[in-house]
Amino acid sequence: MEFIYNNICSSDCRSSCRIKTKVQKGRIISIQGDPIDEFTLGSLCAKGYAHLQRIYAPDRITYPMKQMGKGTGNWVRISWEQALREIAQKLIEIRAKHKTLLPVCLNKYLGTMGLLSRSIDGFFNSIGYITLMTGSPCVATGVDALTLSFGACKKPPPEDMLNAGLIVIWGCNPAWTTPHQMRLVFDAREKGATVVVIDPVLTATAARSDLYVQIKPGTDWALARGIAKILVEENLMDQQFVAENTNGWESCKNSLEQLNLDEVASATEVPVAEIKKLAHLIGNTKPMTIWLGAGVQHTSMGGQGFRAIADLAAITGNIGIPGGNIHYGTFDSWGFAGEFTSLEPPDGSKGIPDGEGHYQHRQVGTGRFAELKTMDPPIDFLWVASHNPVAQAPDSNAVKQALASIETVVVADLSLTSTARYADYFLPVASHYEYEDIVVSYWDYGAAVNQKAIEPLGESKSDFEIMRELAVVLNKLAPGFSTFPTDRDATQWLDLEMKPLYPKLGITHYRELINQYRRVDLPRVPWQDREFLTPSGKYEFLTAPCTPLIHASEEVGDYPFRLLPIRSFATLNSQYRNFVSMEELSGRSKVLVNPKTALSKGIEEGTRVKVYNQLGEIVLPAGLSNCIPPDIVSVYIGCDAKEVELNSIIALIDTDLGQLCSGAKGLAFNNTFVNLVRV
Ligand SMILES: Nc1nc2c(c(=O)[nH]1)N[C@H]1C(S)=C(S)[C@@H](COP(=O)(O)OP(=O)(O)OC[C@H]3O[C@@H](n4cnc5c(=O)[nH]c(N)nc54)[C@H](O)[C@@H]3O)O[C@H]1N2
Ligand SMILES: Nc1nc2c(c(=O)[nH]1)N[C@H]1C(S)=C(S)[C@@H](COP(=O)(O)OP(=O)(O)OC[C@H]3O[C@@H](n4cnc5c(=O)[nH]c(N)nc54)[C@H](O)[C@@H]3O)O[C@H]1N2
Ligand SMILES: [Mo]
Repeated sequence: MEFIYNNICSSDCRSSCRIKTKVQKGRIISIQGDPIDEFTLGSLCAKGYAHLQRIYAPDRITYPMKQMGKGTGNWVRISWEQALREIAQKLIEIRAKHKTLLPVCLNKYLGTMGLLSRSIDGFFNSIGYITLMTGSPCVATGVDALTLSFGACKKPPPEDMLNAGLIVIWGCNPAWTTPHQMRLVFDAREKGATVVVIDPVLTATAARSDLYVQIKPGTDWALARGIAKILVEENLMDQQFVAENTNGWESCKNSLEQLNLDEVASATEVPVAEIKKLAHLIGNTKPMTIWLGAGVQHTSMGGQGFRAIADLAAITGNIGIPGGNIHYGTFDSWGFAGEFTSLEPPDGSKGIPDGEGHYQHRQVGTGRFAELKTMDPPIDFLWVASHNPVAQAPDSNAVKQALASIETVVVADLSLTSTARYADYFLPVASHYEYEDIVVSYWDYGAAVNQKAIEPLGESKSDFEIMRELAVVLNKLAPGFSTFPTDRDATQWLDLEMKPLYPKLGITHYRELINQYRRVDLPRVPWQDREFLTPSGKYEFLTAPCTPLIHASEEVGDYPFRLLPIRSFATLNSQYRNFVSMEELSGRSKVLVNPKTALSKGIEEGTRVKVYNQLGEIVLPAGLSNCIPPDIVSVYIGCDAKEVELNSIIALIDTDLGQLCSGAKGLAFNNTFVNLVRV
């Protein structure tokens, strides 16, 4: 007998692909894209096709383990009973000693976008006020920027790109990171659209564009301001849009008048003639849409960059029209009030006073592991789930040191990640083929049920089951410790979580989504009503003067090369590199250098090169590439996972925004400088 199940990829990705899963005798025998999916049209990416390998990977660990000495590799298999009892006892001990749970810290990210993973936040809310690693290593900067300008992040559906006459892909490499949207970019081009790519690296996307602009990293705000200046001077503006729907134009215009185009050209390394060409394209082609990726927001002035870029859409009136707007992401399809996240701690719990007579969690910004031991009270217990910070947070060595210094570290994951190696307890989670869940996309706002296709492998459990069972054990040992409603099952939770979305999906129960393609009903053209959600109700121009900034050059000192980590089509952050097939597909890890740089350093293709800075060093073979500018070196994110830790030489540098939406500034992964030497 063969059974077919409906699944959806739950990875942190724009595509959220629908999947048809074939099961025979309780084992998955094939995974295919589901043609019902109007965004993917039934195709998956290389990583999606590798799911089968991932589920049954030989290095997947399907039973709980305890490490006798962090980082020693001396793991012993233990029972769930022992794991949960010891973890519960630790929590009880902390509360007894400190009278609060502030020494307990949760660090969670988007390893899965499934709704049930919110049970992790729910569980920690249910026991008291803890220390929460807030913020986002990914989107906080961009979300804050667009929220300041528009009042909220809203995006058109993917297909609206077909209405554009000009598509500006800015700091984004969708040919590798979002291949499904590339279909629409190509279709738009076939219909006559011009495609521009602005990126320091000649990427696979840039190679397919009509105009490629090679910009110096971190100077996007200057380029956008230069373009704006030309739009004003040559009257390529939508005066009516600006007059009726915006705020701050006069000071924005004043700051543009102060700007010198030659200085912009020297700061951005984009010649004046090219800036003009770009301005003419943007000013003369309507509708124009801008796709903002992760590149700009991962620089120290990324927030300012996003706002200056968005201003170009406002100046030209490309907001609120079909084929216009900004493609970035939206919270409208998943930021609804959560049942899990609104769970309240037991009466009498104490946390950080919020000034209004209540308590709240203590917050520490994502990636700031070094702070965990210097807080008062310091962190004694850390739970990491859906995240691999040793690989993905800046300054891996600082992360490892923090993990080593914390008394109890619990990591819930599918295999022994580089973070799990510094854990005391490893809890095996089930893959998303092993329990029912729901994924709602932040890109195309599709909503789908992920059916349980097979039983959890070995003793693995979903995060939800782990949290629920931990609450049961806790309450048995210390009655009333957790308010988590432990008798509610996953189906009931999913129903409760999804209720606010039912009217927007035209359903009365989430299971109606099985076998059909539904999107959350959001306006096809955002901001068509010109009612912006800013305090003024208008689009807010960036008004900060830019002239002083343009003269502030970056300190590079002994490290003359900027290290730009880039994403590979064959990995998802730190994931998938453990499969031989993916390594075969993408080639072995390399440090990519421009041939000119290589010549000056006596490096040839394949030479082993030490890439180093004040934080540490990594050694990799060199790959010579003209796609990388001479003052940049590049390493694929995740492609190093087996041998070296790329982020051990990535500095923790704040971006300029992120605090408003997430409580912590974003991370400027692209602001690290290094030097090279052959070994
Ligand atoms: N295959 C694959 N797909 C993924 C992921 C993955 O790891 N692998 N990760 C997922 C995640 S978490 C995310 S956030 C998205 C991100 O996906 P994208 O938005 O495509 O972002 P990146 O690939 O990080 O960077 C895009 C480009 O920005 C460029 N860049 C770097 N600095 C600058 C700068 O200062 N200015 C400009 N203009 N460009 C710059 C880089 O050279 C790079 O080509 O992809 C998701 N999809
Ligand atoms: N140098 C550099 N560093 C970066 C970036 C960069 O551009 N440059 N990009 C940043 C960005 S944009 C992002 S989003 C972050 C991503 O950083 P992470 O969120 O750490 O990314 P992943 O490596 O994908 O790790 C996710 C982990 O979750 C696990 N997982 C998957 N499903 C589940 C589940 O159901 N339950 C549990 N408990 N675990 C699960 C996976 O096995 C994996 O170990 O990295 C950031 N780091
Ligand atoms: Mo991300």
